Amino acid sequence: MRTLVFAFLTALAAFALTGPAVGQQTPSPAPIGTDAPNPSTVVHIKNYAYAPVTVTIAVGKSVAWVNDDAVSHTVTARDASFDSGNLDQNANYTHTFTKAGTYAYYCAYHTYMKGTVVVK
Ligand SMILES: [Cu+2]
Repeated sequence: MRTLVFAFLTALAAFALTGPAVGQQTPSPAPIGTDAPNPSTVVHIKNYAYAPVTVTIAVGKSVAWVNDDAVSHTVTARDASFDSGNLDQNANYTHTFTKAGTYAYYCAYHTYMKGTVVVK
């Protein structure tokens, strides 16, 4: 019984120690894109536009898009290599780019909304 209590307290102490450390590594307000490998860049979708319109990343990095608008949008690649599907307000979508190139994308609902990801 004493061993069990000790193990429990040890686990509790480990949790208390690692908790704040993990928080310090991610200073951004929301854990956007942190589930994807090598999150690098966040693009906000706001006022029917992607901001920033063009982002440049390294091969293997990912881009997270967050819909700040009250209306739904999508992040749809011209070459169909990625597609977020419907993104409601505050929804996010992350894509990892494994090949160099210039990827143009648009919103399937508002086709005048355009953005570009340059992967080097
Ligand atoms: Cu849209």
